[in-house]
Amino acid sequence: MVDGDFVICSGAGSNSIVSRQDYRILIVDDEPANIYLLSRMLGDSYRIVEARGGEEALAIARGPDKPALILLDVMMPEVDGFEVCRRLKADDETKDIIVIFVTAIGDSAAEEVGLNLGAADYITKPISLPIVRARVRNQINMRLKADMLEAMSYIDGLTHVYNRRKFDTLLHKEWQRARHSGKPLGLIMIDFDHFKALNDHYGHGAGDICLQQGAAALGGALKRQSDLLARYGGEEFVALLPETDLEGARLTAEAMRAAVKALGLEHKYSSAAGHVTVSLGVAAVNADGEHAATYLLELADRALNRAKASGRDRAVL
Ligand code: GH3
Ligand code: MG
Ligand code: MG
Ligand code: MG
Repeated sequence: MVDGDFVICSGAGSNSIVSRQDYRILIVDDEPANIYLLSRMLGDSYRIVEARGGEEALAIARGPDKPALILLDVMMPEVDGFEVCRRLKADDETKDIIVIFVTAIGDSAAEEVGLNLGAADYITKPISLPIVRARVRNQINMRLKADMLEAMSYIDGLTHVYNRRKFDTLLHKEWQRARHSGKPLGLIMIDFDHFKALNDHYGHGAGDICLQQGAAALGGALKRQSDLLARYGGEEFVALLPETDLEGARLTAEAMRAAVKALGLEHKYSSAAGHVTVSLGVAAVNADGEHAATYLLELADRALNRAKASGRDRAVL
């Protein structure tokens, strides 16, 4: 990780880091020599994608290679740069892409048109490569900061897994998706055992470290890229498992229980083994129109209560 990088999420199967090198830049020009120059200059710092015309640029912007920024020529046969920008800004999928015009049209009326279309900058040819590089970097730095702030708004500060607010949004989304696909949706509620006693005897700092290591262990036990973990509140976590039935969810819950226990964190006032443990409530349903997403939470919560009542350190359906 280098300065300016930022970890956005852990626990959902993998950690992802935002850094300048992650940003893709699309260079659009009908003149291959222009593309070549810009691409050579920026290729060390960013991932470069190229297009020779407006339609091709729009197709790339809407596809899996969606760029963060487009260096956009104005004069091109068929669809010109202004039209490309107009269409990008009219589409919710592409309106956030930063557009910088790079054009031979130097008059201020054209520059005004370009900026009014929503472009971030307007550079006239012949270009100075170092100045283009600096202008691109300034725009990408602003985007990086905005992306970091957004990530911070949905990540729990202590454990770096999703926070409750983000979880509520994701649960709703996955519930809708499960209704359409007809596939089951699994959910696991996880609660640390005798956590108050851990704080009381080992201190609040030790409790915090336990939550951090515990969250990493819980996240590491998730099986699929689509599985996700959130801190539901206090010492309670929740895992959401798309396309997972009750047996699949039970297996993941069992792996989570074992992973936390394997940390071997001392807790003499908890289980017989003297280690930190968790209790888990497991549920999975086929989403229907009759119930809301919170039904799944209620089922898992009731199962968690049974896990606590029957002796803790276990996963209960
Ligand atoms: P049980 O086995 O029945 O779950 O008992 P418990 O003691 O874990 O449950 P209880 O709800 O009584 O206590 C939860 C404790 O978790 C109380 C609270 O101070 C502590 N806690 C909540 N959030 C944090 C946190 O961020 N850091 C620390 N260190 N403790 C926390
Ligand atoms: Mg041109
Ligand atoms: Mg507890
Ligand atoms: Mg609790």
